[in-house]
Amino acid sequence: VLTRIDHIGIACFDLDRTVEFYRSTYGFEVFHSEVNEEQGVREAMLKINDTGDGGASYLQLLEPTREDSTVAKWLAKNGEGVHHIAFGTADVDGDAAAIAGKGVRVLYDEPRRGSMGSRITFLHPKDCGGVLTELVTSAEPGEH
Ligand code: CMX
Ligand code: CO
Repeated sequence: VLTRIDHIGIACFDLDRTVEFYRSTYGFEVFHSEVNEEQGVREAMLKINDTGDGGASYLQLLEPTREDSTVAKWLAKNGEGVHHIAFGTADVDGDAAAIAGKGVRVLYDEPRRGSMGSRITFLHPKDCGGVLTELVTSAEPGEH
């Protein structure tokens, strides 16, 4: 069961400049940052609010680390902007299987590693009305 908006992924060319925009414009601070080489991104998570399911909602600011990453390819085509949305669940495996059963393409056979040790998978944007959609199960004990 999907119980929150976990994050909105925003692609940018310059992570430091974009972090500074969100800090100076809105007062949002970096909660966590990391490099995910598998996904080809350097990212900053800005925590916006806690959610009723024990998790939280974030902005995920993404800068590509290599030319062949999905985000680099997307930026070259579209320029900066909203890249994907992510729903949080306690059971990414079960929810991905249930959604696949409805005919939506799930991109990974098994969830992969996302921010802060979470487990993530993606739904194909062409099956989701043009919205690249991620499903996330958080790693933190007590969170979903
Ligand atoms: N949102 C909406 N549509 C998108 C999209 C996006 N982010 N990315 C691609 N598309 C559309 C393209 O516009 C294109 O449509 P048209 O054929 O109508 O032009 C179509 O999907 C195919 O796009 P493409 O540029 O050829 O890209 P690929 O098929 O190679 O890759 C996708 C698309 C979704 C399979 C790939 O981006 C992917 O595997 N994404 C999941 C991983 C990811 O995004 N990681 C980065 C974030 C990591 C994180 O959140 O932690
Ligand atoms: Co994401």
